[in-house]
Amino acid sequence: MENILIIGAAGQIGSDLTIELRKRYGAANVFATDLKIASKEITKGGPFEVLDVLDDKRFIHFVIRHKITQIYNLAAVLSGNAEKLPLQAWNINMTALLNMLDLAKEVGIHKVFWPSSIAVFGPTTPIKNTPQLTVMEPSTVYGISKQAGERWCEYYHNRYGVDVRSIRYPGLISYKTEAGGGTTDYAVEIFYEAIKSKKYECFLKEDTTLPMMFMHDAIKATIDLMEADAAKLSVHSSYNVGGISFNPKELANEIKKHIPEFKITYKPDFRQAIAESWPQSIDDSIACKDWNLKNAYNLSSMTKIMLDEIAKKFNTV
Ligand code: NAD
Ligand code: AKB
Repeated sequence: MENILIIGAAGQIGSDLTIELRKRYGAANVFATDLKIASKEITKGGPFEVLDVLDDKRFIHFVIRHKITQIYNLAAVLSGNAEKLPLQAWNINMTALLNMLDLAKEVGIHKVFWPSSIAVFGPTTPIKNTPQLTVMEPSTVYGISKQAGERWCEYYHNRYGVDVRSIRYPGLISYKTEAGGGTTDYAVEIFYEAIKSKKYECFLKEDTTLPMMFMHDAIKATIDLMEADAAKLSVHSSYNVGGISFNPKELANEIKKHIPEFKITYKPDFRQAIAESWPQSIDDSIACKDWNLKNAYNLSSMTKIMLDEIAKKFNTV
């Protein structure tokens, strides 16, 4: 039997991942934790505790007390917020990862998951169909922490045999929780504003193409990777995963098919430079080959679900 710990369960990914893991592994076996209190769906749906992953003593105590066998560690400061307090973000992102890797080595955790990001790439990376192995010179503190994190994951795998698995997520789009301080967040905010006020001021330019993924596909990919046969995995840093590529104008046009009066305006801020340093599309053929990555959602199907679900939240249907 697996006992699974999720760190950062109140965040954008954690809110969806916790629910799906509880369906598959049983609510009592999936321990959700975060610095802040999660939604009722998470706190009432199974075990939840406030836990700071930077507090290594409490973290180890928790893992031993609950006989944890797998960890998903989602705690991090994302790209936009990290640029506001670079050294603090670096310390949080690196300590959160290293505490987990070292604990996994010492305690003998079966498997751990840690997310990387398309932010590992930088302005010198080929921007279209970015390969798994390529030039990586990230220009944000978030990207630097993800790149260093990938190196640490591979190091702990090669040197100590820690079974650490990772995905370089593109921008993730979901409706359960609002996004947490990233550069791709416009693609979540736009749906809330479309439902609430039928207008949105975008912090990126209209033609800024980025790789994105609907959360349902991201959660499936994450669990598929964690359940894959270890012998089939050839990447121990982090797998490229592509999703769908679009820009704010294309997304706005898709929303207008459902809300014809929707209006978008553009006021680029500091996140424009971050977005321009990231790839526009990703080559994820190695993930397809190693663990059969498959996406089910495109721009049109994702837009429809996002609008329907957010409208339900605000009781506008
Ligand atoms: P989020 O900000 O929504 O959630 C992170 C959660 O971690 C928050 O609930 C926060 O309270 C918690 N947290 C922060 N510090 C903590 C600590 N010290 N101890 C315990 N919990 C702590 O972020 P997210 O979007 O869910 O992203 C999760 C992970 O996935 C991050 O590593 C992020 O870099 C990565 N990622 C996310 C995206 C995306 O588009 N959402 C894309 C690429 C990579
Ligand atoms: C961000 O924009 O910071 C995240 C990411 C792509 O890592 N969504």
